[in-house]
Amino acid sequence: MRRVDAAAKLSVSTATLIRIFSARRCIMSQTNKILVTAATFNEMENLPRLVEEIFHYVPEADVLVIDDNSPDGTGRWCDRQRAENPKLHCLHRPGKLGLGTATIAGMKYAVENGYRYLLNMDADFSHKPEYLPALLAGMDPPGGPPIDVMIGSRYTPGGGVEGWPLHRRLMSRGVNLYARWLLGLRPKDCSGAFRCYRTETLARLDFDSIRSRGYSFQEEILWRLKRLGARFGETPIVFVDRQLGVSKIDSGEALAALRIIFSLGVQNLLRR
Ligand SMILES: Nc1nc2c(ncn2[C@@H]2O[C@H](COP(=O)(O)OP(=O)(O)OP(=O)(O)O)[C@@H](O)[C@H]2O)c(=O)[nH]1
Ligand SMILES: [Mg+2]
Repeated sequence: MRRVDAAAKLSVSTATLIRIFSARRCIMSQTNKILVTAATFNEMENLPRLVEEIFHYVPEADVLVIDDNSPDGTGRWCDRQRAENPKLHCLHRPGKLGLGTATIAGMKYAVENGYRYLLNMDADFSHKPEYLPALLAGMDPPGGPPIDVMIGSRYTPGGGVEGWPLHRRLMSRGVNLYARWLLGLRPKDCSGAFRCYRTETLARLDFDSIRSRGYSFQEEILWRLKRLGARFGETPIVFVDRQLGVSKIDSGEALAALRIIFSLGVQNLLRR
């Protein structure tokens, strides 16, 4: 009898050990989960190759496409592909609701689904997937404090822009100076979307307070994260003007972005 008890005890403790080990393995794989997000509107010419390249450079990642009912069928392509690849996820929104809100949708998805890192990029190959490993590596520098947002930076030594006419270069530089000065931001490139975020830091944001629907989102989120004490890093990227498809930025959206940055600047000055 005593021998049976001992055997039962042994098997219970073995089962418990197995459970503990598998739970730990699960937690470890959870905490290292990586999500790459790309918002799309009419990116059918770019998305298939982009998804392939993302999985090539970060095979351990999941990919989330946030599509705004693209008339060219980008969202339908994502659904078809998803049937063959469970690491690809598709979020569909009813119409073109803006890049800012699409990025927020991706951030909420990352927080809700327990990803540790969120890598965000444009879907038009201006952000080359080959830089993804450097962005990830920058998050936990050896011997240094962890980083909350790693920025793929055009304006840090080694970075640059290819294919933009002079007026576009000047505009981008001007917007960066304007935002850095008004919002007190330190990074050299505050307007690019190519970034890696630590999801637990994003989880501290009040997403409902974000005012930008469109392009000023990139500056606004840095400003809000800075107010939470977030640490920023930059790694150089060479941004390449899109080769396929058309730009979605228009002068109305660009002006709205300048207005929002200005009013956030006033709020910053008043420390509200
Ligand atoms: N879901 C969604 N994606 C968008 C929206 N507007 C732009 N995008 C996507 O956001 C990314 C950046 O948009 P672009 O049109 O390339 O804008 P940009 O990079 O600022 O401008 P360009 O230099 O002209 O390329 C691309 O992947 C677009 O498909 C939108 O309203 N909704
Ligand atoms: Mg672009």
